[in-house]
Amino acid sequence: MSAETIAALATPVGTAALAVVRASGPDCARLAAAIFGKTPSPRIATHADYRDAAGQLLDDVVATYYAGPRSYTGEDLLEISCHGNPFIAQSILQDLLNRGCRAATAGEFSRRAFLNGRMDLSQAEAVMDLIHARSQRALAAANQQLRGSLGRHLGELTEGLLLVLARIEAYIDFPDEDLPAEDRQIVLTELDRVLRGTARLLATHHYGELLRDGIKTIIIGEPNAGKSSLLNRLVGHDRALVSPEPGTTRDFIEERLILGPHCLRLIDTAGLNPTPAALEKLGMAKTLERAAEADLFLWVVDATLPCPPLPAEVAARLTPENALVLLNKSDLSGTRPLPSSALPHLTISALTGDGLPSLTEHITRLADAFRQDQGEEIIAINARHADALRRATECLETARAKVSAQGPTELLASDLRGALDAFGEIAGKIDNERMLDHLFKTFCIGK
Ligand SMILES: Nc1nc2c(ncn2[C@@H]2O[C@H](COP(=O)(O)OP(=O)(O)OP(=O)(O)O)[C@@H](O)[C@H]2O)c(=O)[nH]1
Ligand SMILES: [Mg+2]
Repeated sequence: MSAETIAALATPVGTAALAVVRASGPDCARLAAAIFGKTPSPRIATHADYRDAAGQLLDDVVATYYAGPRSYTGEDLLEISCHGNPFIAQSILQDLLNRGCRAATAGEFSRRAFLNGRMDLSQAEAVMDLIHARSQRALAAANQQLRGSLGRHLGELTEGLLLVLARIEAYIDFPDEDLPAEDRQIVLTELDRVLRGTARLLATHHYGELLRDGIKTIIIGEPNAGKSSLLNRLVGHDRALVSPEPGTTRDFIEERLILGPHCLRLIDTAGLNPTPAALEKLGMAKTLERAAEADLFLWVVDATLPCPPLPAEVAARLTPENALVLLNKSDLSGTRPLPSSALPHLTISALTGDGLPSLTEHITRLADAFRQDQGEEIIAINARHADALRRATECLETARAKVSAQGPTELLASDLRGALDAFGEIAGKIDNERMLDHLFKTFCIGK
């Protein structure tokens, strides 16, 4: 338990209906008694006057006192909802500091929650994911992680490894004895099971990135096909210049957009002209750069004209899993069907909006397929988790090779412990202050 009581604004600075100031630590009960005359009953929102240490009335507020350990941080905690005037909120915070609190650093409330065993590290990270979730899917993944879904999966893998360790432990004490063939087989089977489970979790990293950063969706196609018109249609306002002249878009334009349950980073690009002029070439080079790292491709084709081929390096990236061909300008007569292509296609009009609902459905389906199937659960690990899982995999593979080669049992144990440590890091069974500093620094103040 910390000796210091910390305080911070829990809501952003700005004018709003409400603002929340909170404090956590051993002084909360005493502070509440000093400010309000008596400590409010735990977990009961209490309407009261807030007077500062000089007796000045600052605001009428709703104070909620949580007695530790039943609080977010696991300590005594005081939450004060005041009117959402930044001056009032600041004055209340300043008063708490004057009364002996220390200003909280970024993520310090969550850090205390973690240190006091209220949540594991993956859950603390989920709190941040929840705050930053930009789409329904991101929200669902964050909520599940907050409820311990990742922790449970890791718990199962850890248990599997502990069983293996227990099985070989007896032989470690007697270096001359070899693991009997039967036990060796059981150990191999169990290691394979843990390796498969680890690989399944690792495979969710890409989807995790898509959820956290947005799905990089690039609009490509020949000049004048209607790419910018489509971007404008999807974002709902005239973001990009549109003109009947080919070569209008020179630089790429990026807009975030919620489409169905997903968040997209939609990128409009310069048209891909098979015979470009000098300036066009520069724009195309940027399109190619963007295409190399895109997750999803919307290939816009003017359906009234013959369809020119894409540059080979772009075409090579397109698969039925990540690309849609959009036959645009369906409102005009004389449109032609797509020459045979393995890519799914649909007919739209960026001008009238025809086919747009179907486009949303298709994009949702493709984006959902990026998710590695976990049944009902959405697991979407972050870069820190992926790093730990990769290290666990290395240890497990080394262990596996040693068992197969009938190596000495005691050498095996250190690899298994390495894998266990790596699993443990994800939930936060670590005593690495620097790593915790680094992690919680990315949180906001007051969380
Ligand atoms: N009739 C019709 N015209 C369209 C449609 N979509 C785009 N256009 C027209 O086609 C022309 C080119 O549209 P843009 O959206 O600028 O095309 P672009 O692909 O961004 O072109 P560049 O930036 O030059 O590569 C404009 O005159 C648009 O109004 C459509 O669905 N139907
Ligand atoms: Mg354009």
